Amino acid sequence: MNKDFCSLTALFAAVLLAAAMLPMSCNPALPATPKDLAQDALLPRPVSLEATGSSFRLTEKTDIYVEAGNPEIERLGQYLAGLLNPATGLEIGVKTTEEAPPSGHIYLALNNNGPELGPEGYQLEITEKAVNLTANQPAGLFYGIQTLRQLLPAAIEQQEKQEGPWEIASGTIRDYPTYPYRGAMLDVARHFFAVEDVKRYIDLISLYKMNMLHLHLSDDQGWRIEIKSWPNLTAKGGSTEVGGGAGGYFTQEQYQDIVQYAQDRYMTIIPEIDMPGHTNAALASYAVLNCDDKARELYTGTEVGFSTLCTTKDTIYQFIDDVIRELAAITPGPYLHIGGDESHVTPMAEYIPFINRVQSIVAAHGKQVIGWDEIANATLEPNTVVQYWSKAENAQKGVAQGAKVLMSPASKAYVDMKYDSTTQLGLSWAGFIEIDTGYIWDPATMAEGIGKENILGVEAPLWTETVTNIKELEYMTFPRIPGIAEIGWTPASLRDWEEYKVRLGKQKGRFEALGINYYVSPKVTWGE
Ligand code: TNX
Repeated sequence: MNKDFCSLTALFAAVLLAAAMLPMSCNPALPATPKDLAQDALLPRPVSLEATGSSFRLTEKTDIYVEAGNPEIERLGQYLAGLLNPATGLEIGVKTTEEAPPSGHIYLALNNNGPELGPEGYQLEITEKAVNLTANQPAGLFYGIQTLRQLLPAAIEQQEKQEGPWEIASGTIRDYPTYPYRGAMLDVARHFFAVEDVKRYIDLISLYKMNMLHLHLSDDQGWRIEIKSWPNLTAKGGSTEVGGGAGGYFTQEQYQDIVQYAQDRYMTIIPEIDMPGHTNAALASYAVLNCDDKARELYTGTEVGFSTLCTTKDTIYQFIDDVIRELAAITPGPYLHIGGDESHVTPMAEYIPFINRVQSIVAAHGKQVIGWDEIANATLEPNTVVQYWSKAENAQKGVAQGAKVLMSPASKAYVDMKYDSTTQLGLSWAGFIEIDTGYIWDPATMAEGIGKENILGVEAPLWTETVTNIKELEYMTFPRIPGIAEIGWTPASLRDWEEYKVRLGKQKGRFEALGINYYVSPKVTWGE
């Protein structure tokens, strides 16, 4: 029995019968029409939501209308059609229009929607007749599309045609992020990950409105980005990984392909070249980078803190200038990450002038520095960002110099930590991080003297000493990544673990439809 007939019959019955005698549903086999937008388990939780008690339905007649004359919005329309068509089988098309479209359709447009929405916010208005998504900037439309996607049944994520109906509860959502930087880090140095794996990770994290992916491209065990002026970095330094596997590296073309893929999803790639420590792969590739002019052996273990570039040699700065110049040229985003962590064998008296000099090299190539919190021991440039991972004292030194802080406290945000003592993968030096531990914290109250105004955002690093492939990556990052994404997006006043554990549990069907190998945490109230 079809739904329209069903509601007509109900209407008729309502006229004839007392309301109490009405059957609850015409056909119990069909899922109930969603009518309460407030019941939807959006993640991250939106800033404001008003439910209006009816619903919109995608049908054979539905199209996506986009504002005429803007190719970027048209591309977003195509992206949305690509998300809806495989599972619905509805062949939803993309049409351009000069004005608001006729009823029955989805409409994407830029609109001056109020300054509080900022560059990433959006307004999603759903009525029985239409879905109107508007934003100040295209990025906002992209995030609004992620919300729309989550309002549809989880089966929308399937790649083959599924049973409908495809209905969305009505109401209005106005939503925008708390922090401008909401990111993940992937260590492709300890174990290498192929372009396809990185793209899948980009897709998975962008569903939760993350907008930054930091790639840790070099470490003791591997150098993973082609540098044309120093080819041995990858020819030799990229030839292995932890455990002695074949390793690998990105050619500059492959890296640019990742950058473009991310950009199409409003995500910025932040490349990291870790220095002066964590450099054994470079030291093995070129003898000249060592103080004793002897190339080191390649390293496939998991110790840290034993390597350093020879910071007192001029050649080192020529080397860094070449690397930064080539990397800056293929990185449209504003940041280059210079590492700077755990340089245990670089004397502090050499470390400080080194960081100072590298900051000016990065600035000369038009980029802004991010470094791990140890760099705050140097003299920071006004726009340098300090990534807090270990010592509040370092981050505070950064703030005292006017730097912004990126929050990645290891005991909360490190997704390479085990969930509990039984987790097979991962490390535990910063503690076990169950889903509650990873969610119940606020960047603005983590460290004394570091408030919201000092914070650029949050990032969840995945170090890969023990993580060897995409399935293992998924297991460590899901479901912790959505929690970090929400900490970055949703105001602290709207976050509550008891509510979150239920809402996260409702992502189950979506995780499964997307084929994510997630950790079934006992802390989460798993639903459909
Ligand atoms: C510390 S976090 C490191 C990494 C390791 C990680 C393992 C940081 C800046 N340095 O080199 O991979 O611990 O959890």
